[in-house]
Amino acid sequence: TGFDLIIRNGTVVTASDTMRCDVGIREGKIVALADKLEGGEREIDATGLLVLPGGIDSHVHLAQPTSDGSVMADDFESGTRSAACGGNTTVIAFSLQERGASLLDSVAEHHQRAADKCHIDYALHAIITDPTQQALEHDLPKVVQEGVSSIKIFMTYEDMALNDGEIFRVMEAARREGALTMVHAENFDAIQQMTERLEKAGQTGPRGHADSRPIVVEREATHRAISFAELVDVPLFVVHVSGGDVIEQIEWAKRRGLPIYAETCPQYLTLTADDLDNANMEGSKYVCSPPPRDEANQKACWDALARDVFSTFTSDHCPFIYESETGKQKAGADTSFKYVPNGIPGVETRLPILFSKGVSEGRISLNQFVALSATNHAKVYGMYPRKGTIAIGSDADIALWDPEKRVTLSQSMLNHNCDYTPYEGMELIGYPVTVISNGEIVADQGRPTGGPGKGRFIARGPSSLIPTTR
Ligand code: DUC
Ligand code: ZN
Ligand code: ZN
Ligand code: ZN
Repeated sequence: TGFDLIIRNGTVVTASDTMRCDVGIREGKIVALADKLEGGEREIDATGLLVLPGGIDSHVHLAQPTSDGSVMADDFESGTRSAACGGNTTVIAFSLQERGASLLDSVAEHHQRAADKCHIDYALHAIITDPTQQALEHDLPKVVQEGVSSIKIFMTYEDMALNDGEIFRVMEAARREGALTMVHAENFDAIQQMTERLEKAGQTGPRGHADSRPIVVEREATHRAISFAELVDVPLFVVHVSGGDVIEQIEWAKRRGLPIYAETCPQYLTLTADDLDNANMEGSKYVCSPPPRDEANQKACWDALARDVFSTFTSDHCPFIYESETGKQKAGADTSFKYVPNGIPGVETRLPILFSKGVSEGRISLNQFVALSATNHAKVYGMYPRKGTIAIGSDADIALWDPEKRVTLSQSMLNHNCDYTPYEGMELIGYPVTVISNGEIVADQGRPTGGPGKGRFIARGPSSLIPTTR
C-alpha cells in the first residue's frame, strides 16, 4: 500500500454526492476514498476546499485550419495550458476535414498537431465537411475505431455547410458506425440573404453579425436537424444553443421521447448582442456564432441549465487575436462583419463563470455544476468512468476549488495566447486553485506547473446516448 499523493480534509463532490473524505492516488489513478488515509509520499491539505472532478471541456477549437486566412490563437500547447489553469483536465478538440480532403488524413494531421504538446489529456471530434462515400464508408469506421467516436456537422458557412441530403447521409453513417452526431444548427441561406440586406443598408459594423443571424435561423435549423435525426433514428447533440426559441425545440423533441441533447456556453449567459458594438471594431471581440442574444435569452439558458435540459456546458473556445492581421481585424478595421472570424476565447474562464454565477449565486447546485462541467461530458462522449468523476479506478484528474476566492477576470491573469478576454472586469466568487492531471499537479494558483507533453490522447468509446441494442 502507500500512496503517491493524498488529498486530505477536502469536500469531495461528484454529480450525485457531497462527502468529507480523503482521496488516495497511486500511479495516476484514484485508489482510495476514505477517512484518515495514511502513507502518502506527498499530501495536499484541502481544508476548506472543494475536491471536484477535473473539468472536461468537450467543445474547443485548437490549431484548427481555416479557409479565410485567419489563424487560431491557441494551439494544443497554449490551449491545454489555459484549460488546465481554468480547472480542466481533459479537452475534446475538433479535427477538421476540409472539402476535398480525406477524413482519415485530417484526423491523422490533428493527432500530429496535438502529440507531445498537451498539458492535460485530450480527445478529438471529427468535423465532416465532405461526406463522400470514401469518407463515410471507408474512413469513418476507422476513425471511430481509433477512438474518435463523435462527428460534428455544420448547417452554415460557405466552406462547411452540408445540404439536407448530406446531413441525412452523415446521420445514417453515424448510426451504422455507432458515432454520435453533433450539429451546428444555423440556416446558411437565410444568413446570406440577411447579410446582403444589411450590407445594402450600410450596416456592416460588428453588430451586423448578430443582426444577420437572429435566433430564428438557429431555431429553424435546429428543428430541421431534429427532424432528420428522427427520420434516421439516431441520437443528436445540438451544440452552442443560444436562447429560448432553440431550447423550446430541444424540449419539444425530448417530450416526444426523441434522443436529442444539447449544450450551452458562457457567452450565452453573460454577453448580449449589444456587446457587438456597431460603431467600433472592438465589437468584433464578441463575434461568435451563434451570436450572444439578450437578457431574456440569457435567463432562458440559465433556467434550462437549472432544469437539466442541457447535458453539458462548454466553452466553444475559438480564439482569434484582436490586434492581428490574421485575427479579428484580418480584413482591416472597417471591413464588413462578414469578414470577421467567428469565435471567442473562453477555455480558462468557462468553469469560474459557471461556478460563480451558477453555484455561488444559487442558480444551480454544486452537484449540477459537476455534472455540467465534467461528468456528463465523459458519459456523452464515451470516457466514463475513466474520466469525469471521483471514484476508485478513475484517472486522478481533480480540481481543488476555493469556493470563496474572489477574482476579477482580466486578460493579464489568463494563460491563453489570445490578446483579450470578452469577460474583462467580471467579478467572480470561487476559483480553481490546484489542478491535478493523472496524479500530477499541472496548475497552481492560476499558473501552469506541469509542462507540455504529458497529456495523452484519450481513445473514446461509444457515447452513453447511443442505444446498445436496436
Ligand atoms: N462554431 C463553433 O462551434 N465554434 C466557433 C465558430 C462556429 O461557428
Ligand atoms: Zn484503406
Ligand atoms: Zn459551431
Ligand atoms: Zn465551436
